[in-house]
Amino acid sequence: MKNEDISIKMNSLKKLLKGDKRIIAQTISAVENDTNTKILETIFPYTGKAYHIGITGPPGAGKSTLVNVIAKKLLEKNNKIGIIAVDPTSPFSGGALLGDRVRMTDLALQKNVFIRSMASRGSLGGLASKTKDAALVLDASGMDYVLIETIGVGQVELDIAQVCDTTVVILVPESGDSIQAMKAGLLEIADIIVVNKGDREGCDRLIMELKFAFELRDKQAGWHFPILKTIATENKGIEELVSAIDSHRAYLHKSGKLEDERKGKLMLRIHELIEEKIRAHLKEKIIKEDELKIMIDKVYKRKLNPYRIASNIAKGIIKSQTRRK
Ligand SMILES: Nc1nc2c(ncn2[C@@H]2O[C@H](COP(=O)(O)OP(=O)(O)OP(=O)(O)O)[C@@H](O)[C@H]2O)c(=O)[nH]1
Ligand SMILES: [Mg+2]
Repeated sequence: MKNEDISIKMNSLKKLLKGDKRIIAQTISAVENDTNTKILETIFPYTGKAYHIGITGPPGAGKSTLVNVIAKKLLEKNNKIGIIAVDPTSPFSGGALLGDRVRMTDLALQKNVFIRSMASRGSLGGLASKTKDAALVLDASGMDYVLIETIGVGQVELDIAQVCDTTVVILVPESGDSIQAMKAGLLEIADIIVVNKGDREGCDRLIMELKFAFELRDKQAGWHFPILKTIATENKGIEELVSAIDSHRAYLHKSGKLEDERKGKLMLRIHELIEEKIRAHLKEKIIKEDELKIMIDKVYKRKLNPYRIASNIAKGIIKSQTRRK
């Protein structure tokens, strides 16, 4: 595809900035399916206004149910809301995991809500990056809030949560849940912790455990980590949760951390993008498949060694880049 086909047309840009749902969907699809960054470059100047909230936690914790009720609360205050649900469908579980998964269909019909599901099935890496790009499109489209739901079990999810201003970690009072969350590094990224399914046994005990674990962190970070109880299905504790999100936002503003953290995240993103570009370049241009095959044959026969080869190729790339300047 030629550049001019990919770049966003002026007319579409105007519609996107006004929040036209059809154009938002098309634009996300375009950035999802293409490695060309022309569209993102065009919309970037219009971003930076939306407040990003990450909702993460183990499978089935009630993340979608909570996103639903949080979104409804925010809608009452006339906000525009973009939601991205990172679909946990994996080639291994084949979606069996999703038995009673809550789908946000009624919410999607609301005028001021746009919902997008990002499928992880079959995508070999790059999901976190594409999710960030989709969030950028929503930001440009004039959303006040961008809510990103991810399953907090692996690095990709932690990576996505890092683009959020406020990260809410959802736990449930089921055995081993809090320990799992700690192992996965979830509590490290939490700004607010929610123990959902407060109607189930063991909820108060988990809250006690978490309060104990967070005592130290409270003192270090200068932010009092709220540990809240909700029953998402009964709309209980949601007012408190939304007000905790507001408080965290106010804290970030007041302390100057919002700007500092966003700058830190932009730096990380630039590093990521450089790596992505170099990796793509390597794949396409530098290492020719048939040349590599011949080399590998020699390495297999111990006539060459992988260290020398890597070193020479890397030197070659650096040289060619310097020449180009
Ligand atoms: N008892 C009880 N059930 C709840 C509560 N919140 C959610 N559920 C139920 O838990 C199940 C899973 O809820 P979801 O909102 O789909 O959970 P999720 O974390 O988004 O799930 P995945 O996206 O598949 O990881 C559904 O059947 C919900 O109705 C709660 O507070 N109490
Ligand atoms: Mg869900």
